[in-house]
Amino acid sequence: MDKSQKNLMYLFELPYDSISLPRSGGKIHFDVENDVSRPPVVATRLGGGIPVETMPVPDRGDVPLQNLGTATTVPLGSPFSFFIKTHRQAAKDLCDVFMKTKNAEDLLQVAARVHGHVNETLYIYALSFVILRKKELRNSRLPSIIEVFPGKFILQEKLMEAQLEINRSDPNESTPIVVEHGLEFAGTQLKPEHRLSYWREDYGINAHHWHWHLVYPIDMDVNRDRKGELFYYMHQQMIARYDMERLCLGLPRVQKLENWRAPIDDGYFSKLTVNNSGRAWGTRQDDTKMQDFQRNDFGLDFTEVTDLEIWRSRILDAIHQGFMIDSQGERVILSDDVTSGKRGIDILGDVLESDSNISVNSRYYGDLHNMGHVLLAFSHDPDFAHKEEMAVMGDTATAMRDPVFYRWHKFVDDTFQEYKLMQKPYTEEQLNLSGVKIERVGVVRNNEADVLHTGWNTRLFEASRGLDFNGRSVMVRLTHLDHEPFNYHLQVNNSGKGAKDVTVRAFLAPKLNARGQEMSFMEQRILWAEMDKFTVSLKPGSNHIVRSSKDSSITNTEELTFRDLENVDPESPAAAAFNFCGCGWPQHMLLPRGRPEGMAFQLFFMLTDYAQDKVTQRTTQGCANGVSFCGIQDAKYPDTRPMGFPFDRRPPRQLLGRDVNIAADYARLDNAYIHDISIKFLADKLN
Ligand code: CUO
Repeated sequence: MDKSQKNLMYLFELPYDSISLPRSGGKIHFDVENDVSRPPVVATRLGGGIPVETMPVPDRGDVPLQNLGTATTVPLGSPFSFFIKTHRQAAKDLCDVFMKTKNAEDLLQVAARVHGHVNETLYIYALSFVILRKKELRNSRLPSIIEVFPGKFILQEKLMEAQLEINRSDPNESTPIVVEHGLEFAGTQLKPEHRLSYWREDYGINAHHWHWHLVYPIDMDVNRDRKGELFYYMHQQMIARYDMERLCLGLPRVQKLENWRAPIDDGYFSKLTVNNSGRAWGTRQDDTKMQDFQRNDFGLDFTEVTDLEIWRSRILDAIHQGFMIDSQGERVILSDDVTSGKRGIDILGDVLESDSNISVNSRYYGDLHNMGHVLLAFSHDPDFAHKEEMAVMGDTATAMRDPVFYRWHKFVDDTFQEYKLMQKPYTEEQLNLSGVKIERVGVVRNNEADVLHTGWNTRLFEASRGLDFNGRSVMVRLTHLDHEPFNYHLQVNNSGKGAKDVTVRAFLAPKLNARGQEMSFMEQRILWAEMDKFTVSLKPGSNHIVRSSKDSSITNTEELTFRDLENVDPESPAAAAFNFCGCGWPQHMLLPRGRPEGMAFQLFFMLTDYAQDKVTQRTTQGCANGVSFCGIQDAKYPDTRPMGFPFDRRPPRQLLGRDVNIAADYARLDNAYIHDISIKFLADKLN
């Protein structure tokens, strides 16, 4: 990573303010030639005893704003939605301009000139998109979206608290202001749904969701390997985790949003502002109905609830018929048992999400999932009568805060499950791996076996990187769920004569349902959350495998703050090898919260033959954190089996000559194992 790559990160600071405003606490200054928007405060903010690095941005004739296509049509200071087709086009147009730049320095100059002329979220999106995809920027890293857009993560009242303290304090005071953002979140405990606020409003899961959609975008000419299938799987797993958390709190599993004509019980008031000018996100009252979308402020065709219903019924028809009809009128068979081409689930994912460039027939099957987000995001002002902004369902960085997100995605997932249940159950041969036997498993935390601990923890972010507080540093201390790290231990016997490479698949699910009963295979099937997936080489005889929870295949390294990035020497080998992509479920949310008295969970392990699972890659480069949810950069998804295997299908009627009724029946196979553990929620702060 060279200096210019590192300097790109300063374009992520203060997205709502002039590019000429000093960054990094006054240490960095973009000197934009002929910048009409240069604010008068710049001169007074520069210097102040610290050396200032000036980045000259020449007035270049090659970036006239008229060449930005539709990118300038999204108003500044308003929400931007990737679920809205015209906004996706705007993003595509801006990304195309940025993609044409020659190198980091060139991108820095072009992007610095565009800054302030396009919508802020669109700008950050396009910059992130390009940095993730341009080969020469391979080692650049993105600062955490929480610091770029604190307003999307932290309630307005908290940000105002900091501003008021600054207003009251001595203007020469320079110590940072620290604001606490605790567990009260956006609602009271009166409504059962608010008991989950700490989960839905967690910074990490929302940052993950933003990042995931950045890595797997739609309508952007990005056709990554198994994109449609991963859309299904990653969201299915988020619902599984949400359901687990609900069961921990004694709440029933989430209900799908099925009847789009009926009022939606739970409203949502995010208390977030779009920027620090005080423009608020839209809200939804309890018992609001989904409404026909009739706004004229997005250049989007009007879309009725009826349109969604028609698309749904066409998609369900296709699922039950076993084929779709493409735009030429030809049949496209939907099946997961394919030896070449796309799996049915992948085709269906592209249709349902949908990506209009990849969908087999987007005119016929429509834009169901995206428009669901849109209709829900505007149900409070569907015809713009009140000139209200979009609600949080419209932005990938905020949508997971709203309870209706899970209800909508439960519907989406149910549609996928409808398809998955049409697939033939795996045969004994597909599930089995002869010669390999799991003899014992366990989890160990601090020398204690099979009892895991969760509790609260805190993390500091610098809000003043994204929002200007008159040049003063403002930190927010966010409280979040966390757990004590642990190790999995597996005792495995390989009865073969040679070494055997196997894939270890680990899942977690609650043992009991909301009624306190043990679950049937089918009731528990889509509650299993992937915990890890990794490859080991088994030597002949006995093998003891130890794996740290920190190495999980679904999680990301922690969010990188501006300060983390500033402290990395760009020339060091460590910086080059650094895994920058930043996608993945947050490590601190790997475990569900459990209960104070301990809650029964089951771990399920299955070993499969790596020789069959393996994918031949042309490249071994590219970041691969959170690989099960995010894939590998510029490479194929590294597991040939359908995502979610073996729980993605109904079970065979019998296994080893006996009926299959519960998940433990799979553990009859030597290569599988089921193990009870307890998760204890400690109300204290973890160390
Ligand atoms: Cu991620 Cu609907 O796809 O929010």
